[in-house]
Amino acid sequence: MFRQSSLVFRSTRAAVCRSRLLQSPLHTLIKHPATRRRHFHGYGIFLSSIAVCMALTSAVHLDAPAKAEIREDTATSIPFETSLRIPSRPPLPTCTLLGVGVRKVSFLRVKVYSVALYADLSDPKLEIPKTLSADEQISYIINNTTCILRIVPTRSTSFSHLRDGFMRALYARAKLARDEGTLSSETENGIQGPLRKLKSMFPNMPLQKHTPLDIILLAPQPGKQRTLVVRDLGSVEDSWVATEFFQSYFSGEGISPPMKQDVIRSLEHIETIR
Ligand SMILES: *[C@@H]1O[C@H](CO)[C@@H](O)[C@H](O)[C@H]1NC(C)=O
Ligand SMILES: CC(=O)N[C@H]1CO[C@H](CO)[C@@H](O)[C@@H]1O
Repeated sequence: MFRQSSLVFRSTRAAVCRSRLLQSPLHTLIKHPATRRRHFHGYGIFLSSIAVCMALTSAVHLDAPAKAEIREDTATSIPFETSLRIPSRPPLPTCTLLGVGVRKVSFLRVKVYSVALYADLSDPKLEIPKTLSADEQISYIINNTTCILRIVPTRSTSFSHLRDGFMRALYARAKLARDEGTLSSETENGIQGPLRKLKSMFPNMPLQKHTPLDIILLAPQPGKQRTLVVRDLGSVEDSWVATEFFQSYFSGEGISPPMKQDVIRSLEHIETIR
């Protein structure tokens, strides 16, 4: 369904710059509304435009439920919509915020970014068995539906810095699976290409403070590999890489322990947020 060539553009630095400057339609299929403003205004303008839209919407549909509520990460005050619909062709489902939290690194506990997990909970066939542990319920959601991780840096950083963190987490997952004997040598050989592709997707460019980076795990389709989309940058079709990217955020304490705990709290009253 998602043809790779139409989904994203090539991830050379030139292509990234060109796309951001010229807005040619080819690569805009999964495109962040804030992208074109990245270098000028950042996230604040994006959010204030949401506020304007909300104001307009509520003026027009007074009885419509307030859809785009905002929740802040208490550690960073970075705001997240509680309901996220990323424009794309073919369309992506509306995803619901399940948890948000801060990612800190090193012994200095520097706040690096806020991260939020969203998932498409609209499919009535998605029944998360209550008998599963919290970790298994998260894994069940990742295995069965569209998920989004939205990462918003608290300070200016670079794509390569984030990339190195992602790759380290994936290699750690591979090592864990190898040690547990759950990574067949066939799978291990199969993921080398997709891992290289993922790594090469991130441009050698800065990522401004408060600019969101969205990672999208497309819903499973029978007989097909899962697809991981790094919004505006590229995609990888490999079920192991795609799902393990998301699993890595919830392994052990989690890459952001507060985000994992927040997701677990949401799962306890999942009926009320669906
Ligand atoms: C999700 O899929 C992975 C890989 O196939 C599997 O190891 C894991 O047990 C699944 N999660 C659940 C809750 O069944
Ligand atoms: C429809 C579907 O994909 N169901 C899957 C949901 O997740 C569980 C656990 O990973 C699988 O066993 C199901 O096949």
